[in-house]
Amino acid sequence: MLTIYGFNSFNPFKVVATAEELGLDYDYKFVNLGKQENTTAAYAGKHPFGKVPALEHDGHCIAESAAICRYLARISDNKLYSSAPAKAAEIDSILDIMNIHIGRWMANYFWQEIVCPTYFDKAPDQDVLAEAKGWLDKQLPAIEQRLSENQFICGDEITLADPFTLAYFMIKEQTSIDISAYPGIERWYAEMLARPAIQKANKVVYNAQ
Ligand SMILES: N[C@@H](CCC(=O)N[C@@H](CS)C(=O)NCC(=O)O)C(=O)O
Repeated sequence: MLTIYGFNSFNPFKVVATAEELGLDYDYKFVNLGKQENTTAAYAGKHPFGKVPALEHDGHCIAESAAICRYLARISDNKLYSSAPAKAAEIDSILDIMNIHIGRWMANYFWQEIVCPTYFDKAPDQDVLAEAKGWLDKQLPAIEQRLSENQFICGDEITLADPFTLAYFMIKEQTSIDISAYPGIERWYAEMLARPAIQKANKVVYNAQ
């Protein structure tokens, strides 16, 4: 059995949405970060830094959302991924672009506009938000170009890149991230949200408590 450890946030959503798109059976264990359950003895060993998501399968634990998503695809005959090196690299590069670049700026919005006021009674830092917006203005056109030419981010078929990227774009529902200048992204976003697997993942991750 696969066990996914998560919280109501975008990193666990990537993994649950991928598992749902792959049609995998899994157990979802809610780790309440608000109550610091990720620092308890029960969670020790699941993730080297006590973060979520983590995956437990066949007696081993895997950390990092991109690694977990690739693992889920590999145990599913490379569905949503590829055994062809060039295609796999294209998908990998989107996962890295989201983790290291675009997602980093979107996560700043989440941190400043949601986490700071909710958990630290702190107002959003406008300089941090302005820097994030500046980088998103430079980087989002690369995703827009793909989605104005293709139904999905890496072509005509859904891949790991789609649920992974969607997790970050969903931050816009809670923050001032604005994608109205990008019609290709908006079209893809609406289509992704309508997918039954994504709706199920949404319930699993964001309704858990
Ligand atoms: N790079 C990691 C990020 C994981 C991460 O930062 N998770 C957050 C929740 S979305 C977390 O566990 N925060 C609690 C903490 O850092 O103590 C991944 O992609 O899995």
